Amino acid sequence: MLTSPATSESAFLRACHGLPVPHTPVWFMRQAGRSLPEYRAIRAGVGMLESCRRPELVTEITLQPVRRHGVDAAILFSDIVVPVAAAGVDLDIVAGTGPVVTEPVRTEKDLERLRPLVAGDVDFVAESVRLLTAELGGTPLIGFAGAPFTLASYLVEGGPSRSHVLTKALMHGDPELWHALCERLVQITGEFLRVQVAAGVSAVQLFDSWAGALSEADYRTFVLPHSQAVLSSLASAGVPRIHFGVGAGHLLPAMASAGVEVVGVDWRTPLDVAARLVGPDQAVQGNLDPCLLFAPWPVIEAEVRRVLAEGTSASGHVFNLGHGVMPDTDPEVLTRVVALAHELTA
Ligand code: 1CP
Repeated sequence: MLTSPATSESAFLRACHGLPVPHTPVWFMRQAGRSLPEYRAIRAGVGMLESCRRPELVTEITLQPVRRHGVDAAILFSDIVVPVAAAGVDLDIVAGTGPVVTEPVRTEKDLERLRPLVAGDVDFVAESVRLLTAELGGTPLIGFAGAPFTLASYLVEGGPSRSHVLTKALMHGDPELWHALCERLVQITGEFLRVQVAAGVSAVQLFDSWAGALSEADYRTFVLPHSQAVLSSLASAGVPRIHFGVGAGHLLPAMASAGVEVVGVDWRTPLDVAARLVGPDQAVQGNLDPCLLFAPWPVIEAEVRRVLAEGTSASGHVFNLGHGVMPDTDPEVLTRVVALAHELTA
C-alpha cells in the first residue's frame, strides 16, 4: 500500500514472495544493537525502553546497520515488550537481563492491568516508521511484534525464564485464564503491528522466540490459534508476514500454517529440511549459527555457502542468522558476510 515502487522491487520483498531475485537478500536479527560501537555511543545513559520512545533516536539506531553493513532490509529498533508497557503493564528492560515485570500476571484480577492497546498509545512508533521510510529510499523496513506465547511467558514468569515453568503450569492448570490472557495479547500485538503497517513498514515479523520450549500438541492447543488470530488480522495489509521461533524445528509445519509468507528457521534445522516442512509457496529465512561468527573466516565462508546452497530448495530464501547477533560479535565480520552472500548469489 504505502510501499514505494523501488521498495516493492527490492530483493528482500521479492524473496519473501518467492519471486526471482537479483541476489539473495540479507539482514540480521538484532542487527541494531550492542555489536555496533556507534549504537553503544548513542545509547549511553538512555534506558532501553526510553530509547524506543524517541523517534529520532530510533531512526538513527535503525539506520546504523543499514549504512554500515549494506543489509537488504532495516528492522525497526524497538522491543517486543514495548506495546505491553504502552498497554499499562509496569515493566522495565534491565541491562544484562532483559524484560522484568514488576507484578507478574497470574490471576484473573491481574488481567485488568492489561488494557486494550489503542493507536495513540504508540504514536512514537508510527512517527519512527514515518521518519525511517523517508530516509530509507528503496530499502524495506521490517516491523515486528512478539507473539502471544512469548509475551505471556515474560508476563507470567515476571522476566526471562529458561524452563517457562509457571507459564506451562498456568496453561494446563487454568486453560480459561491462559486463553483470556492470550486473547488480550492478540489485541495488543495485532494493534501494534497494524499501527506499523499503517505508518509504512513493508513486512512484519512475529517473534515467537520461546515457542520451541513446547511440545507440538501443546503448541497447537494453547498457542497456534492465538498467533493465527494476530496474523490473520494482517492478511489484507498486503505486506509479507514472517514467523520465527528458536529451537522450533518440530513446530515448523504448525508455525507455517499460522498464515505467513515466510518461515524463520534457527540453525538446528537445515534450510532444505525446513523447506520440505513448510508449504510449497512459503519462503524460508535463516539460518547461520550466530556463534559461528566467532570462528575463523574460512569456517564462516563455508557456512555461508552451505546455508545459501540449502536455501535454494525453498521457493524463496532470505539470508539471516539462526537467532540474534550476539553482543560481542565483530561488526566487520557481519559486513563481510553480507558482501559474500551478495557476491555468491549475484
Ligand atoms: O540495552 C540494550 O541494548 C538491551 C538489549 C536489547 C536490544 C538491543 C533488548 C533487551 N532488546 C533490544 C532490541 C530488540 N529486541 C530488537 C531490535 C531490532 C533488531 O533486531 O535489530 C528486536 C527485534 C527485539 C525483539 C525481542 N526482545 C525478542 C525477540 C527476538 C529474540 O531475540 O528472540 C525478545 C525475546 C526480546 C526480549 C528481550 N529484550 C531484551 C533482551 C535482552 C531480551 C531477551 C531476554 C531473554 O533472554 O528472555
